[in-house]
Amino acid sequence: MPNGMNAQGGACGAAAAEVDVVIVGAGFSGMYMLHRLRGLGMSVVVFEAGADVGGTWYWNRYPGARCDIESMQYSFSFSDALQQEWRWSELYAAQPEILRYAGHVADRLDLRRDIRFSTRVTALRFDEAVGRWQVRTDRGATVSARFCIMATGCLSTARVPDFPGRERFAGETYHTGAWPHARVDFSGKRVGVIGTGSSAIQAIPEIAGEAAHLFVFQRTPNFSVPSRNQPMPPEHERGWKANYAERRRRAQQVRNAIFLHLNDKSALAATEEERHAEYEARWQAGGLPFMAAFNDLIFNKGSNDTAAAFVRSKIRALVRDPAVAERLTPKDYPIGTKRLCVDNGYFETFNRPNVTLVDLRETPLETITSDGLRTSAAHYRLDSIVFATGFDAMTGTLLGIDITGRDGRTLRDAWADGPCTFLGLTIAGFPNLFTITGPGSPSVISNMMVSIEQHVDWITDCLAHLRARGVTTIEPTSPAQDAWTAHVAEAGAKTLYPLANSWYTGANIPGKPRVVLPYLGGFPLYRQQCDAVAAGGYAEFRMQTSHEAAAARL
Ligand code: NA7
Repeated sequence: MPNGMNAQGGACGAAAAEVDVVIVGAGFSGMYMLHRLRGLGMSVVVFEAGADVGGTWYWNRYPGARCDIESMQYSFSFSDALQQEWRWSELYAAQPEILRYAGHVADRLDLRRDIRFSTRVTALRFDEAVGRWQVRTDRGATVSARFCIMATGCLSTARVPDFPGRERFAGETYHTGAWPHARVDFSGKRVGVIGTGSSAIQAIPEIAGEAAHLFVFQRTPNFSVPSRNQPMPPEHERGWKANYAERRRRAQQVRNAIFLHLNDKSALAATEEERHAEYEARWQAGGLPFMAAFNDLIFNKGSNDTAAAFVRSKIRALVRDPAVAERLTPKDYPIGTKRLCVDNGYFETFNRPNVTLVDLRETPLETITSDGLRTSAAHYRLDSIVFATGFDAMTGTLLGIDITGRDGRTLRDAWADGPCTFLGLTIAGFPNLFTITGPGSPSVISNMMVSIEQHVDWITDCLAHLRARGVTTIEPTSPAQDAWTAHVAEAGAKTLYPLANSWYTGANIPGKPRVVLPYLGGFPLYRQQCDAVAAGGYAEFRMQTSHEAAAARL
């Protein structure tokens, strides 16, 4: 246990507990970060708002929650023993299994003893006099740390829009991203789901199978491809386990860090028949590799149109009522620029007699009432409302913590016009603060597990470098940060992503600055740039030893 900390996370006595590093969050990134820092012999405490490890997979317990990246790849690679011993039961693991995996990793590496659960970090203040972060939690503890690492996740601040009348609803309400731990029983109930993003698309078929009637309130229809999920075929697992090192290495050479077959040609260079055959084969195989059918689907609108047209034709074939099919068909943004959904029978669910699609573009939501929801055309009586309305993604959680850096400048102020980072890992004016999969890094566009491992390894190397040289503070220079922020914007502008109103660009939150949040230059190029910075001795950073800091204060 770090010196001065008691088991409940409270500081002992009046003096603040001191550690080398505070990690905020015990999802996959916080867990691996803790493991690596123990390897450096550092004292570390992790604060976690949830009652156990798992992060995203701890909170998102809604029915049907499942990863949209294959389980064999959505797992840690840093320990061969771990990846060989763990057995996934399905091609795409469901949330409970992923959470069990997180728990297994915590047990296996004995992580829990350094994690203070049910403790939310509320404020971080950089104390320039001593070059340390003062970390405050909602349990009243204050901890002093040389370094602070934000492992706070990209989708961890659930958001319910300000629907008029929301507080009047007398029935039960849920948010997919903050689902109760006890089983929710919808049988015999009239349920409304608001939203049709990835979470809703997974939950809707499950809720429809249980509820008396399900009303789906859709603002924007979404593209979705079938997952073709199935129990893990033994030969598939064997193939992966025999070739893990090679496949993990090859995944890192792919833009989104997923091991898949990229058809390295333009959709426009193929004939109509070739295109159709390629899309059909991928539709039958299922999952996100659909977007790797050609190499320019996210860059070239003409190419993208061919993939979008294919999926539209599938929706029309799957949904019996042509009017409902039309409402479910996305028309006004390129496929893949809102996250492509991966489903288990989503479109088919609208063929059920107990499911009604309500198009909020045709008949806008006017108010939530005490017993339902009223649109401009009708009142829908509901027993329960499920808000599948998404998250304040990538920046919401960081900005939800009161973070004050050098010269009393707050992060909220520094990011008022959108996040500025160097490599999505560090922020000018906020010394010794690191963000794992922060804005400006590939994060959500990539296989998160690959990105997490890459970030954690980079931070670990950086901290080892600092220690070897007696450096006590590090922060990126403003020119380095400006250049990176411009590069992130440029990489985003080369893609079709800016054409959609999505959480990738902050467009889902009224008033949020509209910038492309993740780095869209691809994982391989990103990694190359991070490696070059490390190999160059972190020349883009200002570093100070404790002597220099003391001299500067004189
Ligand atoms: P998303 O993808 O942000 O989806 C949220 C949904 O909620 C989406 O359909 C929104 O419609 C809808 N929404 C949001 N605000 C409103 C209002 N005010 N009125 C009506 N409908 C609204 O969140 P998810 O949880 O599904 O997925 C997040 C990520 O988790 C996903 O991308 C995967 O990476 C995993 P809109 O499209 O904004 O019109």
